[in-house]
Amino acid sequence: MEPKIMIILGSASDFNVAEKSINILEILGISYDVRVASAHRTHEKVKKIVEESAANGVEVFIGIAGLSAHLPGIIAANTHKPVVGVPVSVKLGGIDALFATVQMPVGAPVATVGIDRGENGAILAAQIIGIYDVHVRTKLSKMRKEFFFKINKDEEVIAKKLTGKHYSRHSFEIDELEGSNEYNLDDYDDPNYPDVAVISGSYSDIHVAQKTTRLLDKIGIIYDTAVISPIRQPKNFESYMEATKSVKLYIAISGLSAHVTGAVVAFTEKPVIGVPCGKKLDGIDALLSMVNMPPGVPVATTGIDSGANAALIALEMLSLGDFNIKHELLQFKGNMVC
Ligand code: C2R
Repeated sequence: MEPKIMIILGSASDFNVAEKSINILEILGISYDVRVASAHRTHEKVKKIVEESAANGVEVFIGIAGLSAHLPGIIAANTHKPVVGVPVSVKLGGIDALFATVQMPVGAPVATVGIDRGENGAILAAQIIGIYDVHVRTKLSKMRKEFFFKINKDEEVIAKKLTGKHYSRHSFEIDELEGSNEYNLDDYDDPNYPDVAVISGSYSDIHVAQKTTRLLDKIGIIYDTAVISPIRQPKNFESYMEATKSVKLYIAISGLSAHVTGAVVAFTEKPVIGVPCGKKLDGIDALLSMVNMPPGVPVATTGIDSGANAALIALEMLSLGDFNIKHELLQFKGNMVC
């Protein structure tokens, strides 16, 4: 069986992070291969693996590397298929690898997940494949429900330890909350239904959002766009998520403590691409709060203010099942003058 996901490690010393990805792909039943190739030490090998596997049916690449992690970027330079980057903490708690992975120039985006978050890299790769594969979506949904039950069980364990005389427990009806993510598959066949929802947390993010929408316009993607903050307008936000639940993926744009992406991920099992905006600290606050999501809920993070790369990642994801988008994407990339 040809693999659908190609995992490339910069070194065998990254294997403990790769194992987290492997465990998820085994649970989801998605075929994968694992290779060791370094962009710095063996760049011809990286190129060969990427070109041959892309031609032989690999749909998503996962690049896992520490230090000056150029590996995911070099994978992205050699393919129009989506590339997921997992930075590894070798020095500086992995911040060096995170910046090297995420801060890609326009044209070769890397959908970056949190430091050492191999499991989120695999979940994101599965979500991407799931855009056009209902079987994978269903399995992902099941996995997500297991997180719900785990959290409930953990809460029970803590409750047993609470013996203080002022501890007073209210019991909530929470069982009915489980399983709220239903897919409306019919809308996938409706050519007028938007493929993408672009959500900005504030009007002050508009200049970044415009970089995204300009590119989506250029390729002819149908998208919806909204400015809604889940913190300032929680009810409107919930209604918007409900109204757009049949899009294929979300792009969320936000600065400061970027809760917008986290809130979008909480409401959907579709891929969520995040763009951190540079408002304070040059956007490092938004980048870190966006990318370092807990296991189970990845955000495909792009570079700071990189609205165009967010659109490109979206196009790469959509091109897996749409020949016209693939054609437009290849033309666009081929015409880029650097
Ligand atoms: P060694 O343990 O082999 O010295 O590698 C690897 O991913 C690993 O995390 C130490 C770290 O160097 C990283 N490495 C890269 C690249 N190649 C190796 N970042 C690359 O091409 O980007």
